[in-house]
Amino acid sequence: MLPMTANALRDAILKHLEYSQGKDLANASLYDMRMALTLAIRDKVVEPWFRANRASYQAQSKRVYYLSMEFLIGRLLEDAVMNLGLTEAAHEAVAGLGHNFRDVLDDEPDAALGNGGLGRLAACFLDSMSTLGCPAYGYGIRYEHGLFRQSFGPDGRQLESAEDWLRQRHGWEFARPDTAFQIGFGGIVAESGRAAVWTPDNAVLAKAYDTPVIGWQGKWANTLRLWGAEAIDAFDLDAFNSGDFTGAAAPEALARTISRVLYPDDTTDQGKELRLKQEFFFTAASLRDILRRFARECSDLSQLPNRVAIQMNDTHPAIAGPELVRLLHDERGMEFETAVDTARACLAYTNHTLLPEALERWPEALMTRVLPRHMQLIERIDALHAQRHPTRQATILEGGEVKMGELSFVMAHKVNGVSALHTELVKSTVFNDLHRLHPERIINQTNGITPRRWLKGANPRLSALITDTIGSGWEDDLERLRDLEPAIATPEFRDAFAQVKARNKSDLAQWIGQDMGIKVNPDAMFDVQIKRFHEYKRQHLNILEIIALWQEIRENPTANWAPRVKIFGGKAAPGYVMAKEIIHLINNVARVINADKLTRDLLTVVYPPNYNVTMAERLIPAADLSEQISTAGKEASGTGNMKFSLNGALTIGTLDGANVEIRELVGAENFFLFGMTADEVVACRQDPAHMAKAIARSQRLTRAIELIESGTFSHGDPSTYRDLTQNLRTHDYFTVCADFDSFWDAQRQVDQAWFDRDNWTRMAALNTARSGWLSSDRTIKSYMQDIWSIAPMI
Ligand code: 7GP
Repeated sequence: MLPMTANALRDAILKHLEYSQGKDLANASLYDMRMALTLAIRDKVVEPWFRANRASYQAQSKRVYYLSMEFLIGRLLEDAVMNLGLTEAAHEAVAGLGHNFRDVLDDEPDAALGNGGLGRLAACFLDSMSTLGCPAYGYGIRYEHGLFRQSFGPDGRQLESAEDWLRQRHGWEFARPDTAFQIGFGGIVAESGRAAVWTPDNAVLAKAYDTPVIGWQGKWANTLRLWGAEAIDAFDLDAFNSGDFTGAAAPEALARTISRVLYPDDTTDQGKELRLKQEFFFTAASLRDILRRFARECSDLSQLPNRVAIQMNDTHPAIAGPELVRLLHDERGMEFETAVDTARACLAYTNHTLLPEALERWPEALMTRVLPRHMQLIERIDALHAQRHPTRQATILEGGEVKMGELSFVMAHKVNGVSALHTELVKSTVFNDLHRLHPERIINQTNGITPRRWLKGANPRLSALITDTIGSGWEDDLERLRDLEPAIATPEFRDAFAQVKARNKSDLAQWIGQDMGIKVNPDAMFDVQIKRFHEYKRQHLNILEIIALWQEIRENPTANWAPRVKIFGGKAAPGYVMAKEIIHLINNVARVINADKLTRDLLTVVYPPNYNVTMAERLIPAADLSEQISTAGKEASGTGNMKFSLNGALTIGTLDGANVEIRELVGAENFFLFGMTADEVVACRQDPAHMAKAIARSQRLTRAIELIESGTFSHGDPSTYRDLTQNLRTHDYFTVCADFDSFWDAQRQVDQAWFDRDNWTRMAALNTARSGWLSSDRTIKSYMQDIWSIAPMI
């Protein structure tokens, strides 16, 4: 592909300003300019997109269908421009038209169609599948409202408001009103010979919206197809004519509810009928689309597993098992057992959590009401499994509920965990019985992150230094970062590396000053914990250590403390009371500490609201220390941890999730380890007094908890955080107290390491050089080999 010059791009922007936006340059707003640039860039994506589609069609290749409730894609413009190698041209063209390129990029809303790790992983996978030339479709829901917007009230509590990224036109997508399927719910099942006929009593239309996903250097592009729900008969004209205007629009409003909002809870929200409908809605539409595409190329359904690889991203699309069986058996006449085996050969399932409250279970009564035929099929699948494996103990149906994890396992030919430790725990805990029956089925696929967005795009300074040092080519061959190691031994490189970090920090300090009105010292250690708020992630362990540290600095202000800026980011599910209390506490601790003149130069706490992908891109390149402090055994993998080490932050962390692998990669001497292992946590909980003992033996912890209880952070009211401190004193399931002293000690080791700045830089640079394996390209290659049996097309 010929590089597009700035002039040609300028012409393309002007054309779109005029013909797509209906504006001339003189009257173009920032939005118009952003939209015109988006459409001009989208035009450039179309050619490789068509080419890729034609190539996979001609080769009759097997395709991946990645089914996910969430795609946390963030902004797309900068990424697309970068992948096409048009960054400079676009910069020049936009500037030539009198606009600031950065402002144009920043005008794009952050598409938050996901909650956290699982959704961002899906977005990184899309990027890697396109980069590797793996023919693939991402299938999900076109939520009108993505993850809620977070703000903090005057008292420091989290407030939520609706997000509305679709209020402006979504410039990347192509609406496909001609690709629409009717998705039914409820109704009755009639026996007809050997099969059954399901007649739903209501239905909605699933309409396709396609976003092209361009890979690195524009060599390949796949499609993200999101389904929007609409009414089949949009408008009740009779009701309107009789004056009932609300009633007239009711069918449309009801149908659209299904794709209206993303559920903001990544761990609970069980048993909600609308959620089940969302899951079936997008899964059923996707399967129909997949079978339609297959039928265009092949008429022999036994060939389906040779053409179709369906990945279920957690259990949210687990209804794909019974629905595919229904489509094959009821609608296409395949024998039931053959249909089950064919479906299984197509399907694979990724588990993302062991938290019991996050394992989906649907009441049988609800399932019967919403999906009566599927309920029957699930019973038959369960019975067939029992018949084939008479010794089995784990059932799909239990206590009046359908266990979606077990259903996914039984209907998948491969089940994977997302880090080495997590996969072993999947085998030994949640799916232990099924693992013994099917010892080949569970495999590990350690998560990864795309280096295009998370290094090249987010950290242009470090990227330039890397390219200057080892040449280009690392962007799609990240293991090449190892070639940095000889340079790291030289003071020149270390100076340059330190300068990159210093400039990134200075940018962040400026943003914090402007956005939050907090002055931070850019020479202090930037210590960052950004992720969803959850007790197992233990933001409260971090804030307790901050309180203890503040106390000791006050008592001994002239001692040799490493100055720190403690940065938090993240949202709590609106219904998760304890997580919201932790947010409330952090904001109030920040208020009190930041006002303390005695400690001001040594300790600042910053918590910018509304953490999202865009904010992560800003914070990660400026971090010195990465907080990965979950209770061992609880964080399935983590992917933020990978972004930090790739960008040259040192990790303080437990042996949890992918921390274990990161530590092996970067070297134990370049990682601050603390806390109990997963086994030790389990053993610790055997002692019901573990938290009391931990508090009793730690003066510092005792004081920190007592300070909260004294009302110091709640305007003198000792009752404000009682639930939180009582939980720590009497329950503490996540062993915050038992790990506290170890965390404190590790933080003091961090201080010591910080004083030798040149050695810190060396350790940080080694983190970057040794993080190549964390690329999601590596992860996707491994899925292609071990699960999908697909060869790359480029
Ligand atoms: C997350 C896990 O908590 C995180 O450890 C992992 O890195 C990520 O998935 C990607 O595998 N889980 C979720 O985001 C989630 O929603 C509930 O899990 C199903």
